[in-house]
Amino acid sequence: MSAVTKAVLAISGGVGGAKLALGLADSLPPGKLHVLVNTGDDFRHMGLHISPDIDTLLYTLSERSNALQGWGLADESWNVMETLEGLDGDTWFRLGDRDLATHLWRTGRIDRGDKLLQITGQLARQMGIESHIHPMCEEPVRTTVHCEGRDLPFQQYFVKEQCGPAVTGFSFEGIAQARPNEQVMAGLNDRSFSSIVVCPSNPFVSIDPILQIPALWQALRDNQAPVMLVSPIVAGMAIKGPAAKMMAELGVPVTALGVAQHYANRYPGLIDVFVIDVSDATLAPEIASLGMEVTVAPTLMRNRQDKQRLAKIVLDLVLV
Ligand code: FO1
Repeated sequence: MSAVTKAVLAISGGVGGAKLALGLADSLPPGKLHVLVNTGDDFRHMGLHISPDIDTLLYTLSERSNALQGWGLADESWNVMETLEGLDGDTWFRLGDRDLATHLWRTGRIDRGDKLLQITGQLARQMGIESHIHPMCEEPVRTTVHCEGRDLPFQQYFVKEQCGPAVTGFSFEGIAQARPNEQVMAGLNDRSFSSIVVCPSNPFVSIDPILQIPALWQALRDNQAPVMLVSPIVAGMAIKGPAAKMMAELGVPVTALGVAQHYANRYPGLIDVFVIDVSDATLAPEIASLGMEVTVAPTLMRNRQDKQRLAKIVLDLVLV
């Protein structure tokens, strides 16, 4: 890995992406990882600004995350939620006591007019994170999940209704006004990145909101750095979350080929290399016919070593 001296840009949603980001952070020199993170899941809840994917990255990279739960902090206590339950309060979205400190502090800063990128940078530094975590934009972009007969704000679909309703599509309110993170754009303009890694996050609700910020995916495509995508679908199943269920409901094949078709149709020419799991090796020729190079590798990340191994495979692709 010593040959990689430039920075690497990862593009990520929450849990699945954060796993690979941790492997990348472990495998790169300190400060060389930049992560561009989805904020389409953000919302105001009980007066607080919540940025779930940013916090998943912060907590994962600082080794504070609750890996079993998939969100929030390890060793959390729930006194506020339990007290709210007693008051018949709003508890469908569960905020742990220590996690609440992040939301209270961030909301205060936002309400004073500070930028999300500065706030996130300060949180990362305070947590001892050397990687750079970049919110995808400053403007509010809110994912709406279109379901049969109704439209649901993302967290209502995801948490309150447990991803139950069948989806028919997605929209990202405010995206037309959004401008991509200025630090990431400066890095692209300066050719600072040796590679761009699209993490194994949900293509529809984690990566699409980022790539659909005006002019962003074209800037990524036209950059000199190769763009590598790691499949979020392995052997017909999602690494985490509702991606497989969504694909089935949208009529997209629930395979790595379906993922490749999604990227090839929406973002022609963006993906240079698609990393698929060994269990999906037979799909390689058809994926290659879409104009992507295919690398077959073990992509499941069950432990820290798996994350580091996959990160090294992805990083080494740039050197060949
Ligand atoms: N996910 C849940 O399934 N239930 C929750 O109560 C919940 C609370 C929560 C609080 C803070 C936070 O940052 C994330 C939280 N999440 C919860 C996860 C979050 O809804 C999803 O992981 C993402 O939005 C999808 O990437």
